[in-house]
Amino acid sequence: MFELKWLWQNLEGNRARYILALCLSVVGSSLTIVNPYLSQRIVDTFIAGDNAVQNLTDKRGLLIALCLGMIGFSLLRTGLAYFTTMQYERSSQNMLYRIRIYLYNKIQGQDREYYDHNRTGDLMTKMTGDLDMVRHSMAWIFKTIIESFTIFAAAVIYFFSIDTGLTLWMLTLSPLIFVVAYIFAKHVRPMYVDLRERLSQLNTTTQENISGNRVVKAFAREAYEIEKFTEKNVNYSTANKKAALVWLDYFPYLETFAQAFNVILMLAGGLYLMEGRITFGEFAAFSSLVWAVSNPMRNIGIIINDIQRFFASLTKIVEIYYARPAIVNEHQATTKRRYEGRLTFEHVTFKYDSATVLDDVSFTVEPGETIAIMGSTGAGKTTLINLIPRFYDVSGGRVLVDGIDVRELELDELRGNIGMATQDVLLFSDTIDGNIAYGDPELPEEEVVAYAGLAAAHDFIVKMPEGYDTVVGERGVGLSGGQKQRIALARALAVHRSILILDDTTSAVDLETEEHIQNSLRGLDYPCTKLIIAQRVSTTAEADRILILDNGRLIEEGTHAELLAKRGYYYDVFMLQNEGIGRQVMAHGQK
Ligand code: DCP
Ligand code: MG
Repeated sequence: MFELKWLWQNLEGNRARYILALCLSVVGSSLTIVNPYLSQRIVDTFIAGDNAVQNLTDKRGLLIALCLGMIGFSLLRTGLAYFTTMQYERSSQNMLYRIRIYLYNKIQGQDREYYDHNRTGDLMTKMTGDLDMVRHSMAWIFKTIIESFTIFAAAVIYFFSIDTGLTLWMLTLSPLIFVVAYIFAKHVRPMYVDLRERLSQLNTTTQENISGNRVVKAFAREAYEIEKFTEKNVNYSTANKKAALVWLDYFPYLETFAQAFNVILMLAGGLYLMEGRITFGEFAAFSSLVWAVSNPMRNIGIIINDIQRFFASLTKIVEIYYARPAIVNEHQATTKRRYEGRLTFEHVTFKYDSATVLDDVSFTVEPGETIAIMGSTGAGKTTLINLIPRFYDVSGGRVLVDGIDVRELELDELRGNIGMATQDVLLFSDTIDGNIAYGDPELPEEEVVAYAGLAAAHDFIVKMPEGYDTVVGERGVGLSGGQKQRIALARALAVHRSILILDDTTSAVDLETEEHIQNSLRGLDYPCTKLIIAQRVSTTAEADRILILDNGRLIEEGTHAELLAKRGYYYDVFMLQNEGIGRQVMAHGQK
């Protein structure tokens, strides 16, 4: 089982402790037979033996020693159990800690495609519930298995040393029990895999509902969401019950077999005792240890259940572990160069799964140029710019930065040369200052203010109760859409990168503010190539060149004047928007 091998590898540093724990389990459990042995001696010597009465007076010392021995061994076993449990806990907790860090890094290192295909709730389930299940198994389930097995083996060996015939009689049931247990295990395994899946669905629904709560409220869909949640909840609960009920189907058989041990002992043991083949003391030893043989059999169902759950969880965790991102950031510690900022797209084709989103796109941007990208919604603009920092890799053609294929560049260096304000703005729950300086935590206060000014954010920030120290909530709660965009813009400007990519960053700001931002971009105090996705002609008109994307194809390219003269898509957009502006101006005049 390579999953177990994986677990073993991760136990590194705690292996000795874990093995010690396993050994102590074996020793501790073996000691279980000591007391029955001592009591056998007591019975045979002082109670039921031929000279019992005589011995009571003659060998008083031995009796006391045997009794003290019984007390001593009980104490020893308890102490040992305490120590052993501690070793299990420590080693498994250390392992959990280690795996958790590793998996977190692993998830962090996944590419965008991974996040497109994996649900947050599922990943969270893996990071929490599944990991805990695995640790619990290491600390408790394996312990139970080892101990049950040792007690069973020790008792059987002890039994054999007393009387082979009687032991064999008692063991006649064991194969039957194992057969029943095996069938049960096969039956119940898929149920735990299913159970695990349902738990993940439940978590996903909960997570989506919490993070999407504003949308739920806006559409007054609470009832629907509760229904959806209830359904998942019922599913999970039903699956749980179903799995538990399967056990009940098998339970009567196992329980009957377990009880049968006593019956056999009474019949066969009684006969042997009458025949004088075994002593009273030996019979007592058998009867006080019959549980050691029947209990592991009884527990087998519970153990199998837990093992199935353990494997269901472990498989899920190992999935994360072995997920290999197509785009790997090696974080090589090379000296990070500053690029000139020349961008080239050579016959770039891109597919999400199988849908072609970009089709044979070619263009070049010289260092320092400002390029506007326009196109109807869904045309592929965001996809196009995502190829530059290698959030995704091209399906065909090449994307080059400074003449080098981005796939050959060191990712940290490449991304370290790009300043980006994404279309869906995400701010962290931190101060505004912290958010603007996210890309460069060392950024001095004056620069934060300066870039906020360039992004037309300074004015509204100082009006906030605590200015730059105002904490914005998760996802930027407490800010308007346009305000968030401007903070995101300041964040992108503040890193001084040689390539600046703005995806619809001024879509939610008014025209006046937009003009302010335009001016700022023109007068940036560091050289940089700018790619600006925009819908407004007022933004694109200023660009050195405009690219028009339609349905994944580059249909027009040129300056504002050239494209107007062409009377194509751009001209139509221009006319449409100017008509609008004309109307606005008229409406304004009439006031
Ligand atoms: N697409 C996809 N999977 C993703 C992202 C996008 O299948 N993870 C599809 C949806 C669109 C197409 O790709 O049909 C282009 O998406 P873009 O986000 O690139 O489109 P735009 O950025 O041009 O659109 P908008 O102006 O709405 O931002
Ligand atoms: Mg987009």
